[in-house]
Amino acid sequence: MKSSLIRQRTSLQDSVLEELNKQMAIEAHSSAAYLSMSAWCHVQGLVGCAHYFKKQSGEEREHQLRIFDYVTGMGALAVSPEVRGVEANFEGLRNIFELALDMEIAITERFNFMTELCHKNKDYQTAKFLQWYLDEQMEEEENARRCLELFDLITPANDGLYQIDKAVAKLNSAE
Ligand code: OFO
Repeated sequence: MKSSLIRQRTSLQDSVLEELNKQMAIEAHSSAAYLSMSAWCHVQGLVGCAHYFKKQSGEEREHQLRIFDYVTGMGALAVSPEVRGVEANFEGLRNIFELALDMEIAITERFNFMTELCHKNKDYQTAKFLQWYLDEQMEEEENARRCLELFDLITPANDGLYQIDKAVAKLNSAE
């Protein structure tokens, strides 16, 4: 295939495109990781948390597709990622909440890095596109932190776990 068919004339620079494609893979991995957390919660009978993580999984997929649409709209080649290394077994619910928060913090750092890269390359258009993600990450981190707080505030034994499950389900139910 001729390169002109792969990449049209575009203002998107290679270094920025590379990071956008990398981010699509990270969002796809997050989506798969959340789905795996949802499955684990389901078999533990934690249906509220299972619902919460399934919804998070869907949102991560949307985040991936938003980048896909931006890259293709800019005339560049979006790379459909391969997803590997998704954990299926977890130590417990608190461990899942910790992993989810760490994942969101790492993603926020990625968007900070990419925004800085865009500024260095004077790609203000992509920097503006990334602003939506930075706003979104504030909310995502807040919810992930709240899950951990709820776990630590409510005694997780017996009825406590049931209360945590109900409270977590409400966190993203209005979105
Ligand atoms: Fe898409 O990473 Fe969080 O929300």
